[in-house]
Amino acid sequence: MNTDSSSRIVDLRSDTVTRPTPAMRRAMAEAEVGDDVYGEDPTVNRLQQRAAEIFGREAALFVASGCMGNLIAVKTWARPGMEVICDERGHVNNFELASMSAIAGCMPRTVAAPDGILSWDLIEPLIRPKNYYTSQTGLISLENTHNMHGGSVYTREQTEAICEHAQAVGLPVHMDGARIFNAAVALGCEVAALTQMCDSVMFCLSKGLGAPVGSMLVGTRGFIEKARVTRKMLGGGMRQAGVLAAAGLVALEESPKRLHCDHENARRLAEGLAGIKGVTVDPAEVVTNIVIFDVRAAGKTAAEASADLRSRDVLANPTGKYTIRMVTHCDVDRAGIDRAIAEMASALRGGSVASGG
Ligand code: TLP
Repeated sequence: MNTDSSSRIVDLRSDTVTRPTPAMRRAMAEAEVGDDVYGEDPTVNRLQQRAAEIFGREAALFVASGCMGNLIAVKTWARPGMEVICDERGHVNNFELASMSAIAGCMPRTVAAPDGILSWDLIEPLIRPKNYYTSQTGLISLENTHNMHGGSVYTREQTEAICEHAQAVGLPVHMDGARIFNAAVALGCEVAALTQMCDSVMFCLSKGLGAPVGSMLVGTRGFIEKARVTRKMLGGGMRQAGVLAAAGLVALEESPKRLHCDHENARRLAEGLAGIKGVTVDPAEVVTNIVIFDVRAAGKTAAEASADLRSRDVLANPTGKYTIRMVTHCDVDRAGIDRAIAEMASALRGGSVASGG
């Protein structure tokens, strides 16, 4: 736990809100740095090497954000005019400001996948025939864990089945693995095994792993060389980025070990919420650190319920008219989870803030 203990705010809006741990701050202060555009920042180089090792890949690239990592992957794999197959509720299709179209010149080609988990049966009909008069398919993008489906996971078998078929038809597969370490912890396997057949993987240091800034792309040396050029083109050459990479290294080595606590807290949160009249959520579906629940039966909209929660110092974002997302992370402990449950119960009962219910 890393929050100021006097803070009463329980911030469940996202795992992006985590602040660097004391160990990260020390590593940042002491980081050896150089100009990374020249490839001379030793700390960035170490981070890239470690990420490549952990994922069993040839190379890795430190990028400013998950959005930048996904966009670089799209731009590296696909040409303008091509389509990117992804699920309808995917981050790349909804929360990246249509950058794949605006910047990479590609179109999303989407399908609604149950739990956000695509299968070859869903993907195959979306692949364009090779001809000169339709747009062409350039890339398949999978999201593991799936944010808007409550942190659902692709198993290794599900990913590999897609990758095998994609390889057979010559299509690259990119993994938006912003929370791939959460998926690996939930499945009890290594991130390398979970992603080994994907052509590229993006994962975030700045979500559950708790680093202040940054994401990584991993893949072959050839892919990463091209990605480095695209990163520069997008303004992502970061010079003495070792101060950021130093925190990323601590995150990469230390944080995966504790993600199971966030998952236990999410399950406890879901169980607590499920016991509140007016809340609909199935705790059995919560397998990582994201809980999405429905408040329609309480006669409130998500905006009303989350505004009420905010007045009680519990922060959570609506994801739809009646749905709210809560994300557990290293800066919220068990007591914070219990407070969130109690305040939600009180808010939906219409209790006053002062009395706590
Ligand atoms: N997700 C954020 C918001 O943008 C919704 C969050 O709070 O969860 N892929 C996935 C699956 C993500 O969830 C996110 C961020 C990204 C990519 C983008 O990462 P950043 O924020 O680093 O650009």
